[in-house]
Amino acid sequence: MELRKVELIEIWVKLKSPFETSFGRTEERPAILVRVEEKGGEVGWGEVVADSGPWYSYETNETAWHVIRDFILPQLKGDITPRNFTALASRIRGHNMAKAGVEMALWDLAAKLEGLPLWKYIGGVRDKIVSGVSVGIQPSLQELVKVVDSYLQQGYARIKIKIKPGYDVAPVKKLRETFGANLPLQVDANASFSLSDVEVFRRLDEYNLLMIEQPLGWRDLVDHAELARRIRTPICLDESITDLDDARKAYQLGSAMIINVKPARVGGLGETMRIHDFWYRQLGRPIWIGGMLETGVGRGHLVAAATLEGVKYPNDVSASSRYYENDIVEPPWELNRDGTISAPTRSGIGVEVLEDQVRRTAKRLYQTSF
Ligand code: OSB
Ligand code: MG
Repeated sequence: MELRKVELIEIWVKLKSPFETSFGRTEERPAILVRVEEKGGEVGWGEVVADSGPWYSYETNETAWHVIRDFILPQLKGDITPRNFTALASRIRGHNMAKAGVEMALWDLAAKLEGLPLWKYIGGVRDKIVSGVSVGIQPSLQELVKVVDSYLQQGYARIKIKIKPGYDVAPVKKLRETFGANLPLQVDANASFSLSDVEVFRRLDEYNLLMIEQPLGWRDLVDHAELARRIRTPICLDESITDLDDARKAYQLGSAMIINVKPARVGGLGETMRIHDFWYRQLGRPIWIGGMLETGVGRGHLVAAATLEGVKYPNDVSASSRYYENDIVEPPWELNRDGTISAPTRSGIGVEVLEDQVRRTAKRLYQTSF
């Protein structure tokens, strides 16, 4: 496809309630929307999920804006497809969230040109995905129980709670006591522990968690392998897996049984599919799709990714209403009573961006024409 225009639109979106993890607290977040338009006038949308500070990863909305404007956009001349984009972008080291925002806009556009929902275009196999919810660190255990209870009432199929040193075994124990042994439950430490905390994980072993996500360092594979040998609960990696190569090394070292694949973290849907094909098709191991508090645009790409065959656990892909009073897409992403989200029937990501509203509230804009 040949592009005629690309726009970056930065908006700030306010969360319904603050989201707290071991690395900090978010009340409002930036989202850089990437709008690509091809010669015939068809449009695709992507979202850059980098936060305002380098907490989850080193990328921020500022670094992403810079990298996209100065290094990615100048390369988008001539025949561009989501597949050849990966090769063009490979000269740029890292900055996966910046790359992913553009790459996913190209996938949306390519699927629309084929008249197919994106999930079908990428070879997805299911028309609804299982939706779990990620619950931030709460001020008290009573508050935690209340919040979890309300998500269960809404129908979410699995609960993930954030943990950090000092807020680890107690919240898990409380949830097991309150909601019983059958609640599908897992924890995410966001890299806040070290190998010397193995006792905490041995105690967590008693609570039949589905998995422990990213207990140790954000770039570590070696200590995770050691921890995996010392505990029973499966380890799931998030931060440590930034591409297929990391996944291969995690397998060789024995660092994880499960990967939380976030398309944004690995540079887009292409790398998501490569990791999926290796981890699931070659190794027979499960993956699931994680989130970054996406607006309805990024959420659409997550839904598509979660239809891939090897996605065998509930995803951190919840309804628009989990985070936002009013999403920027129409229709918003809704939770079905059975804890699923339906994959769309319309082409591309399957939802319309409320473009007037987005432009009216934009914090900054950049546009380039070819
Ligand atoms: O570690 O999975 C994470 C949100 C922001 C940054 C990192 C993480 C998260 C979540 C929430 O857990 C995922 C979501 O609901 O979008
Ligand atoms: Mg995580």
